[in-house]
Amino acid sequence: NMIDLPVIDEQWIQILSKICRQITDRSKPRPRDIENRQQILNQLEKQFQKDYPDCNLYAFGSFYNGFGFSQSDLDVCLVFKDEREQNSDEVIRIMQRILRAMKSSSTFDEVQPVLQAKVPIIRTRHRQWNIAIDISLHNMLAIENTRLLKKYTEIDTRVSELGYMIKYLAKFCSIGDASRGTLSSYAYIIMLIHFLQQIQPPVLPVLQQLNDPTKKTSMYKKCSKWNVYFYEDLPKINDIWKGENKLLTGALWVEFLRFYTEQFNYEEHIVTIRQIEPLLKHEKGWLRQTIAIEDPFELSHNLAGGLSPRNWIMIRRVLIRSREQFGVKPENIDISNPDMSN
Ligand code: 3AT
Ligand code: MG
Repeated sequence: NMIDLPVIDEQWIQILSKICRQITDRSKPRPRDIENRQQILNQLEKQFQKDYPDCNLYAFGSFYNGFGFSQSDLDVCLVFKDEREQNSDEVIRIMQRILRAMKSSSTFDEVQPVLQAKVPIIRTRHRQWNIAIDISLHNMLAIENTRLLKKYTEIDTRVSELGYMIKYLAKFCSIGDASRGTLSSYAYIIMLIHFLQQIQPPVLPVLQQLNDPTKKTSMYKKCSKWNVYFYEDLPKINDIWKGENKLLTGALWVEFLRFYTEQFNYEEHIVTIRQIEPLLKHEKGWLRQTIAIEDPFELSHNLAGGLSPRNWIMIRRVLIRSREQFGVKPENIDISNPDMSN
């Protein structure tokens, strides 16, 4: 079912690669953004420790996973040394206490609980720097999936550049907001990693299936009933894993769009990054007509579970359109001076 493509102009691929680089450089948080977020983190931790001396605060999400935008929100998670917060009555009590404390603080604005989300959160905004903040409790799997994504970005610089491209496209075309029935940033990044594992030759290994053959360490690490093991010894990854795919970022971007418009079998397959073998929809009973995306650790969780068929059609349209637009050199572009402003 593959469509015959016009041969892609080499010069166009080079321009496209430059565009990927520029989008990344323009989107990336500046040192100032990082400092501000670090300061907020310290402020919050100090505040919470007044009520709960034995708590720690962790940041996760795109501030740490290698795909952050300068305007991205700050995702933080409160962790207690003991296990008491597992109990849902206790969670509500803790949340209410935090809410009260935050509301009386002049540093934070628009404090509100969001309880219908998958994980209950407190949403707020730093008044001075206008940074949105999501506070969750004991969200250990999110801390682990953030580390996993970060590790993939450390293997190859093309990974984060492509991540910025897809997040940029999703924001630009309003198809990147799970709370409005499309897909989350996180889901798009999982789609990207799946593609980079499946392309021939692959750009990325499957870290959850990788192990050091000389050490044979356990490939099991438990986190609230799920296995969160992945291979993370980066210097060794570079020994064990020889990435043989040398395509320019621009070419990979076109291949990514091609993969999700012409090659991926939506009817039968699930997007997964924990195994190289195909994962079948009927195995898991995920039989909806839309794309299915498996969380790498919480295997019962379909990241596209909240995607309506209507929005899925919209996302497909964006991908098809992008595939057409990026796949061939535009007629009226000045090759000597690519200008991204339009
Ligand atoms: P933005 O730059 O903020 O758009 P992000 O990666 O921070 O990108 P979110 O703020 O939506 O994305 O989510 C924060 C983190 O929460 C990302 C991931 O570690 C975790 N997360 C988000 N959605 C899910 C999900 N559906 N299942 C499991 N973990 C999730
Ligand atoms: Mg975020």
